[in-house]
Order: sequence, then C-alpha cells, then structure tokens
Amino acid sequence: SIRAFIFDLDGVLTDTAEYHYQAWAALAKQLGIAFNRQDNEQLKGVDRMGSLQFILDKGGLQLSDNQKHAFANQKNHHYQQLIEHMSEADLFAGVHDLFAQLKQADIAIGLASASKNAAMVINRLGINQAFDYVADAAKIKQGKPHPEIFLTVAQTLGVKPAQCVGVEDSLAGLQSIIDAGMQSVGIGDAKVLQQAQWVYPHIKDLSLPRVLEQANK
Ligand code: B16
Ligand code: MG
Repeated sequence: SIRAFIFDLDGVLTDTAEYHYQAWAALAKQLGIAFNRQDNEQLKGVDRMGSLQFILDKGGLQLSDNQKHAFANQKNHHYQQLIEHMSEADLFAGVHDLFAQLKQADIAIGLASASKNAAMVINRLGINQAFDYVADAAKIKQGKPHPEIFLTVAQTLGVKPAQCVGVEDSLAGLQSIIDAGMQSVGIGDAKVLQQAQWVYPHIKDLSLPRVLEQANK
C-alpha cells in the first residue's frame, strides 16, 4: 500500500516559476540574450547552474566558471528579493485539504524540490510543519531528471520507492519519479505529462481516494 507522497514545490504547491522567470529574464537582458516565457518552460525543475547554462548556450556565450557563479548568485539575489513578498495566500488551493487527507490516512508527506530556496518558500507559505522530511537540494549531487532527490526522501522516510507516489509538474521531475520506481502523478497538461499514471490539471483536482484505489499494490 502507499505509505508516502513526495511533492515537488514549484508548479505543484505554488507558482514560483514566474519569479524565476523574472529573475532569469533580467539577467538574460543584461547579457544581451533573448529569453522569453516559452524558453522558461524548459527550465522548470532544472537546477540553478543548469538553467544558467541553458541561457548561455542560447546566446552562444562562453564564460569562465567564476563568471558563471557570479551571474548565478546575482540571479539568486534578485529571485530572493522577489519571493520575499510571498505569503500563505500564494499556496495553491487544495493543498491544505490534501495534506489533511494524507495525515488522516497515515501517509507520510515529503518534499523533493530542486530549489535551494525551498525552505524559505515553504516557510512563507506556512506549510513547513506539514512535511515529515524536506530534501536539502544543496546535498543532492545529481539533479532532476536523475532519481536521486526522490530516492533520498523515500529512504529518509523509511519507505520503499514502490510505496511512494511522486507529484510533479515538470518533465524532468516526472522522469526522476519514474526512474526512482515510484508511482507518478503529473500536474498540468496530460498531453505533455503522458508518462504519469494520473494527470490532473491542478493540485486541487487530485483525488486521493482515486489514486489510492488505483495504485499498484
Ligand atoms: P534555486 P522545483 C526548481 O524547483 C525550479 O522549478 C527551477 O526553475 C529552479 O531553477 C530550481 O528549482 C532551482 O532553484 O535557484 O532556487 O535553487 O520545481 O524542483 O521545486
Ligand atoms: Mg516543479
């Protein structure tokens, strides 16, 4: 039976993607590289240095490691200024209710966010106490689509991957869940997230009874 639900943060529980976009767009402009919302879609679930590399490649710009770290830091400071204004109002509808149902069913709740700012974001959203374990993105060696982050959360919770449901909005993240050997819920467009066992347009549409009923035993 299912013993844990492991959630992605950005795009699943809240919309920080817009703030990541604004901060990356400002940097791209400074570097003279064209970067729009469509480009930003490809950065979902991708870690900070990977995202910067995507933008540099797009502009055909080659920088030293020192320069890359300086620009990544600059983007991060800008991003942190933007998320400072987040509050409980930014939590997606349906999350409190879903967490309450999971607790009622004695199912553990984990967080597998690639963001090094995840602790600050869940604090702002007022849900930091809801998690049984929150992955530390700084300690994860291989980012999504590698399964390391989801496997680390399951292991820390003491639950086998097959007894976990992973919830993701990004393709990279969905791949990590599948390669971790977990059951998968996609949040977003069913045409894009075809590989997920269940897809819901929004977290508030997720039916826990249905997932638990249909999960592979
Ligand atoms: P940071 P998630 C990811 O969060 C974002 O989707 C991605 O756009 C971002 O680049 C990444 O975190 C790293 O974030 O720069 O704050 O460490 O979707 O895995 O919750
Ligand atoms: Mg995400």
